[in-house]
Amino acid sequence: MLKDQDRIFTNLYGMHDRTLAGARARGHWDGTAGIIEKGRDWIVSQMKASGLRGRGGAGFPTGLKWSFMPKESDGRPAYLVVNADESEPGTCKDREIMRHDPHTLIEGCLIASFAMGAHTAHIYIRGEYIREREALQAAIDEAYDAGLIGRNACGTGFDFDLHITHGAGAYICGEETALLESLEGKKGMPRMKPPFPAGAGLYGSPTTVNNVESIAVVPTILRRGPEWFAGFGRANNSGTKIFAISGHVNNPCVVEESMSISFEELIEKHCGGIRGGWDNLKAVIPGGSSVPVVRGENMRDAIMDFDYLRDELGSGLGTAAVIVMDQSVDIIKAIWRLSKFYKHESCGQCTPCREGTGWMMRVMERLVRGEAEVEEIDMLFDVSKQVEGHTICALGDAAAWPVQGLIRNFRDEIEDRIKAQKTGRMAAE
Ligand code: L3W
Ligand code: SF4
Repeated sequence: MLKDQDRIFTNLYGMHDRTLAGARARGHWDGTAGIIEKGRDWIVSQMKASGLRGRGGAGFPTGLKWSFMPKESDGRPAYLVVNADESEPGTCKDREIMRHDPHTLIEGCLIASFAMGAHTAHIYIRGEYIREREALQAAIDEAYDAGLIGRNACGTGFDFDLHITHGAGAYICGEETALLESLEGKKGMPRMKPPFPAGAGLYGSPTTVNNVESIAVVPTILRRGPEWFAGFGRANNSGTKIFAISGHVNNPCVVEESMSISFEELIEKHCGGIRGGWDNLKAVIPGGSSVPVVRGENMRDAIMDFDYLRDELGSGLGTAAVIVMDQSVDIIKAIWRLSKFYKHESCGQCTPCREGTGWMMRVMERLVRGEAEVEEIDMLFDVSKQVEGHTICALGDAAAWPVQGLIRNFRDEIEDRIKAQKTGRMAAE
């Protein structure tokens, strides 16, 4: 269980002043120059030792990602790009950071950029986040005025500029290479990888794309030490983590907790339990809409981290957006709604995704009404397997996994509905 003194985001609920003075009072921007003076290699090695895994959904080790950036410049500038296009259904954790604790992110941008030899960073924020953009811009202006960023940032001799760009409402622009295309002023369409952004990213230059939370935790990790951060959670799943819990809990909330907390403790401690009690729990999507849904009875003892949710439950931590559904939910309809979302958001440049998302959505539509044959359930699963892993970006997988999770975990409900529909039809004839 996380103690208050171990929280990184001490202003998550906007209880305090979010200005520079308030941030400083909470310990931000303390000793930043000293951290930078320890050098690039020291910072990257500390980040590796902390075990921080990317908080945007994929969980890729952050220190390792930073180490892919070239040590020596070949004439191309290097960039840090912060992915603040938070669009995964259920996810609203980065919003809280930018709204209430913007200086944690700005300080993280400076340190991370220094560690990767980048003199410029861009924060790409989703278009709908207007208040967050304003809060962030106000904090950036304060940081410039105070000499914390800009020329000779924090008096270190390192020049650093930070820009905000806002998106226009396309989910796909949260995919890192589509985001880079959009930043370059083009239509947000994912690029083939490799090359990864570290080799050729923004304007063809070495670029690292990191999630807001991944960058915002950096200064505290370096101030308190990687051992402190690695002391939370299980091996390979370390740190504190922001969970966004929505749906049928008594008190939906966004909360920072220790990684690997049990689902039951998370819900009891912060959300006042499940609406109607634990017996009323039907299903949980533990990591944002892209990860497979899990049956409620399998979630109670679940450990909320990357490895447990993937290895034991066939799901994932994703963005840690925990969507809780009680017995009142039509689970087939809920997953159909996600299929509709992915069909709408597919950029259409690769066939399995462009055609497959529409195909899956249409079959799901019939399953909601029970107007299908039982054999079609396996066919839908097979089609989802043709989409998964056969596309340019992860949106194809993200469209396939919820459908697969539904079939794996709630097949009985799909079959019952088909049979009930058939029986009703026969009785009417
Ligand atoms: C250099 C290599 N870099 C991997 C880098 C790569 C990227 C990161 C993770 O999708 C997931 C997706 C969504 N050399 C590298 C390398 N990298 N190998 O590591 O890469 P990857 O491919 O595992 O994932 P991804 O394409 O970044 C992200 C899932 O997150 N998701 C959330 C989506 C929405 C949000 C949001 O709204 N905030 O994040 C939820 O599950 O489905 O699976 O940087 O370049 N050899
Ligand atoms: Fe576009 Fe879908 Fe292909 Fe991704 S998988 S590039 S969203 S068509």
